[in-house]
Amino acid sequence: MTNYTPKPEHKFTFGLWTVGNTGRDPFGGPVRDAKSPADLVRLLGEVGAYGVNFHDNDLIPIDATPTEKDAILKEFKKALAETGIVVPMATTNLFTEPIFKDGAFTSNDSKVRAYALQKTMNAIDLGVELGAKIYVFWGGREGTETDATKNPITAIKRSREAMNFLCEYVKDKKYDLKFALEAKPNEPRGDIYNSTTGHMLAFINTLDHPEMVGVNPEVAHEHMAGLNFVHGVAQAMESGKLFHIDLNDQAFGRYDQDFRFGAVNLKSAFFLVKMLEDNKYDSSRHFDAHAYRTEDYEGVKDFARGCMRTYLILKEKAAHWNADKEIQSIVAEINADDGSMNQYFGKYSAEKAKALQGQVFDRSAIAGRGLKYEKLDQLTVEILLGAR
Ligand code: GLT
Ligand code: MN
Ligand code: MN
Repeated sequence: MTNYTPKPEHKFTFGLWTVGNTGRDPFGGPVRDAKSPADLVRLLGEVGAYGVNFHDNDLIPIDATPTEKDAILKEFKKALAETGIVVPMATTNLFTEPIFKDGAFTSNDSKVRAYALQKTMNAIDLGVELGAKIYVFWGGREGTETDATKNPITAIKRSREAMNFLCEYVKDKKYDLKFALEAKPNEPRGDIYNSTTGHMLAFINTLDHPEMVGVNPEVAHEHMAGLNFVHGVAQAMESGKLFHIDLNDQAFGRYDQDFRFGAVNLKSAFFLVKMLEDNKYDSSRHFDAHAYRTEDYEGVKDFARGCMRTYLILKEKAAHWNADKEIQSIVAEINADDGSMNQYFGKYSAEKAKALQGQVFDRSAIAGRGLKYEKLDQLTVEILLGAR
């Protein structure tokens, strides 16, 4: 049995807003006292995390004076140095303040759009000062309750204009920073623009500097949209755009739950970890989740340790799956190829097309072959249940 101790090479990170979540929800106030950013870093050090991420205002309150800002930064940097925790990612809060009630970059009000750009540039400066190499954009308020209010085509153009402007800002400042766009279908808005990772991937290709921009898919957000998260992440990985990932869990058809990684859909979490590990994903494994509202700070530590431990257990299970002879023989069998069709694949030519049109297929013989997927899936379940 492996030792499931988190190590820096696993790149396990948490946002200040995750372990710092005080349990407030739309129906009730906080159940835990707020901790300072420095104390949250110490908590992360205690549980063995690698990094901490933050929104500008998780670290520096929006109305802080320059003196207050300096004092907070000093304390925070001290805690980072004490614990060895690093800052791989930062982001902007473009959703809490009333000014963002109808969006930030997509607002109809040019003053709101300009303020959002200003706030983001300042937050980028702060993130870079603390070492961030990835900058996340989650546009929680970029949407509508009714499409009478905003032109959805204009909204796309405004989002593009903002991204292009901010890419140029990063280049101008010569920062070593990439952007990762995070989709969500709804909540807090009735509908949010660019609602899935797939939408984001298409949008990125329309930017002036697509090479600077990738995605930050979140398990819960794709599940809220009823989608297969593994497939969405596969698309991002295959196109070289998986810059960051938000790991958590979520029951389908529910509000945004942000549960501990693996708390609900273990099989899908397993195939996700397996894909990330098999393909040597090398960026942060960020747990964007929070502890149940029932917990005190000991429970928050249990939650954080649980996220990392489940990841490492699933990683071990993935290695087990890859080494299982029976599983591998089924995998080999279902992928077996006698090469007889090779002549038809690859680059198109008129001759190939003509030859393929003349090929005779025995449809019932081909369809008659059982694929053993029941067996393969059951073996997978048995590995997950520890029965193999
Ligand atoms: C917010 C949201 C998350 C985003 C964070 C980044 S903030 O908690 O629910 O999914 O990743 O802005
Ligand atoms: Mn979420
Ligand atoms: Mn997230």
